[in-house]
Amino acid sequence: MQRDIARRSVLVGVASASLAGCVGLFGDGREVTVSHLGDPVTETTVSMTARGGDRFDPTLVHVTTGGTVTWELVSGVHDTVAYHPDNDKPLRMPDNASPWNSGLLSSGGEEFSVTFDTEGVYDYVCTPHEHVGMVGRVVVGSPSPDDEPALSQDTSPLPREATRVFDTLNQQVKDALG
Ligand SMILES: [Cu+2]
Repeated sequence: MQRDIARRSVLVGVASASLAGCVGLFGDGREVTVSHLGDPVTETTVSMTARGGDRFDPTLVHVTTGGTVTWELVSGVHDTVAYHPDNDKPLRMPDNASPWNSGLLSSGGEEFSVTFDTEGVYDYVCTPHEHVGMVGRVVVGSPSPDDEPALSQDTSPLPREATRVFDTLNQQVKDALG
């Protein structure tokens, strides 16, 4: 009996930490990773990498309103582009905020930063690798999940692998913000 209780408390600990780390898998086995969700930070870095499959790592980060995200090229050739009509993409970010487009980064260590002054959920993509699910999300502040295009827009027009990532992230974000 004592052992059962101890074991249960360990499981609870694991559950409450589940908003960090791997939350799902891409179609080819690459991880969908979440960092800081529910515990936003003022600045954080997302790696753009080709090792083990083209991807952003972490897939999702959570920053405070006014916080900064820096994308750093680790390997491969990538960009970070907000889902917004200005970038020829569907709107998956607050419509009153400015979209970003890094252009292609090709030198290791190259960086691109965005400071987020508007609360909300921002989805973005690496345009050459959208078809393999190289997409990501930035949560800014504590937005109401009901008002966010990223959470309410139909994902089905996107490539299948991108849809799988966002559907996984939607569940995590709704749980964290709900
Ligand atoms: Cu890429």
